[in-house]
Amino acid sequence: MAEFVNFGQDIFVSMDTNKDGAVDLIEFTEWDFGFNFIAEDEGQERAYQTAQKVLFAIWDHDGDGEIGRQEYHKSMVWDFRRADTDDDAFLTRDEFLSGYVVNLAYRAAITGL
Ligand SMILES: [Ca+2]
Ligand SMILES: [Ca+2]
Ligand SMILES: [Ca+2]
Repeated sequence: MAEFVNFGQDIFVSMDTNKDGAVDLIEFTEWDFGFNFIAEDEGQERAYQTAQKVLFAIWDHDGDGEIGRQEYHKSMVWDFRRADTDDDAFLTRDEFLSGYVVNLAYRAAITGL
């Protein structure tokens, strides 16, 4: 789990392109979790953009239009716990793919499931 959260911190830093310690919606949507090319392939750009907005809203707990470092960290921990269905503090590949909110949101957008 610590590795997962550290990995998340790296992502946060790379998303925060203007380095003000918070990620706004523009920074968030410009960052590619690795799904952008799939959305283009499938002609699902609009659904993909919607998924990005949904995910942003989930992580922006206080709804001020920015994901702060604390909010982001909290989200990483929650998302991890939700995905870790057997509670052993490790995510298997299956747990990650079927339970991690980022994968769920984008896969739902792309496949329509
Ligand atoms: Ca920023
Ligand atoms: Ca916020
Ligand atoms: Ca597990």
